[in-house]
Amino acid sequence: MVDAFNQPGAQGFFAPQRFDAQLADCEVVGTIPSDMDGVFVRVGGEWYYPPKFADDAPLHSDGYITAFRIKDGKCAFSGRYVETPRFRANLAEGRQQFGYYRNPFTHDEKVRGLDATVANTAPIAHAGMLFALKEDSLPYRIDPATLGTMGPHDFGGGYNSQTFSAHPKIDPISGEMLTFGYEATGLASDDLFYYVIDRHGSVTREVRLKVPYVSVVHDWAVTQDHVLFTFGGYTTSMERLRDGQIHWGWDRTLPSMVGIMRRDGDGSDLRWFRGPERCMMHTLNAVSEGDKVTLYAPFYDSNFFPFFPNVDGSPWDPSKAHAFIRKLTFDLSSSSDTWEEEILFPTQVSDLGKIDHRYLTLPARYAFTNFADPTRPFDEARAGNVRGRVSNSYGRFDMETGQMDSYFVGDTHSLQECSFVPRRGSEAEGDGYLIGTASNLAELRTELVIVDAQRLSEGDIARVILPFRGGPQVHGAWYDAEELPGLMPMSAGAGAGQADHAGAANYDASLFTNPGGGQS
Ligand code: V55
Ligand code: FE
Repeated sequence: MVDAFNQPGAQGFFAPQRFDAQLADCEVVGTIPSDMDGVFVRVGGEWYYPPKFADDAPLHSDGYITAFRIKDGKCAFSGRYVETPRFRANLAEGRQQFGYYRNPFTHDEKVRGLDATVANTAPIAHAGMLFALKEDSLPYRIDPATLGTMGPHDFGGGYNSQTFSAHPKIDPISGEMLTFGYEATGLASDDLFYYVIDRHGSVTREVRLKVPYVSVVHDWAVTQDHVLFTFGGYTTSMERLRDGQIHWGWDRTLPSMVGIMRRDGDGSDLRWFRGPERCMMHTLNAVSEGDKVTLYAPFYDSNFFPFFPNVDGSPWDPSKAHAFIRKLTFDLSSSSDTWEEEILFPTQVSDLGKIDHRYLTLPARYAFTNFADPTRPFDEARAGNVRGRVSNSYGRFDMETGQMDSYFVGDTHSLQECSFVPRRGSEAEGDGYLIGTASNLAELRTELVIVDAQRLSEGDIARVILPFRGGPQVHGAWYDAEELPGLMPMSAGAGAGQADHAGAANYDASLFTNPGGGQS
């Protein structure tokens, strides 16, 4: 996550850039596989104006969406700010008017009624639509041809939660999108609404649930039979917020929680399992076999985010902010309210991992993620003093044999989250490519790397070289052209960035106000 966000005041690679970008025919080293036809979309955050408070969370930086459009061995690139109400309101005033992340009591009074989301976390494509996501608001629909912001989307009114997860899951068999929103009825509310949205974009199921305590429910997991809500440690309250404090604090006395229920039920079977202190942020996959549910996830022992303070006043402990790939096993036939847990690999990993998405919800053998390999060289003279903070490798973690294959990106580079691209015509798990960006810290530019997912150690087969930094990234995703119609034309060159915001006319102004935002 060293370069998931660009920071105000930062020098070099991590300084904000504040521009939209458009490149038609990018420089390519090596050969982009001719069967790749689609788009690699990334979302991250960059402060257009510096935060109002120096200790605000980087999670509150303005959403920036980028797309690498790939076809016929060529690549076009585009990057734009997500034009949220906050972005527009700040630009109109020429300054930052919003205070702490998800605390409207700290915003300038004039903007308290606005949706303060920054849409900086993840892209998702569903039912032919592209969205930029942030878990504190509705999805912001993006025009895939221009990356122009079309506005918040509530699926024809069928989606009633005020918030929408940054980690919806697409069932590879049914094509449905399963998703949820927490703090669903307003700030610090203990409501979590679960949804199924069909392949045409209509809500077919809504289940209204309560959580045992209000926490970050950032990611979750879905099997063919069950859904699993995972969280722990972070907590908030209206008192905290009225006090002008940072939304989340870490309370190490709180248990980690996993709520499991049937995905086609009414929620009455929801069962909460409790475990030790854990920071449950991202998951890889989950599988149900009868009453046995297995969850694969790179969880942390404790508070991962230094900017969310420990409520007991103790300092943030970096030694507990390490993620390991874990296997959690739940027995729904037993009366036990906890799980069995095993660390599958001794390697510390980035918790932003992926599996071959065609195997999500199904038994899957491989996990792909990036990690810092300390045995690899690092050229500190050219890349700067960030040794130990760079992610220099992708790993393919074989959860069947325990074996790990790796790809090394180079001694001046740091990798962001990878995505899996299936090889056309093959359905075998893991047969395809890994695609992802690397920050070239020496040359101050972004490079897109493409690696054969079955031959990581052989190095990349293609690199797209951007002549500038291609914007920060939290999450990215690959979509074949058939999955997302209306992609940007390969010839979109300089000037296309000034094209009209294709969707601006579709903005529904009523969705801009945040019902929870104006309370005082
Ligand atoms: C996370 C990320 C977020 C957020 C809450 O990685 C949790 C976890 C990038 O935004 O708002
Ligand atoms: Fe995430």
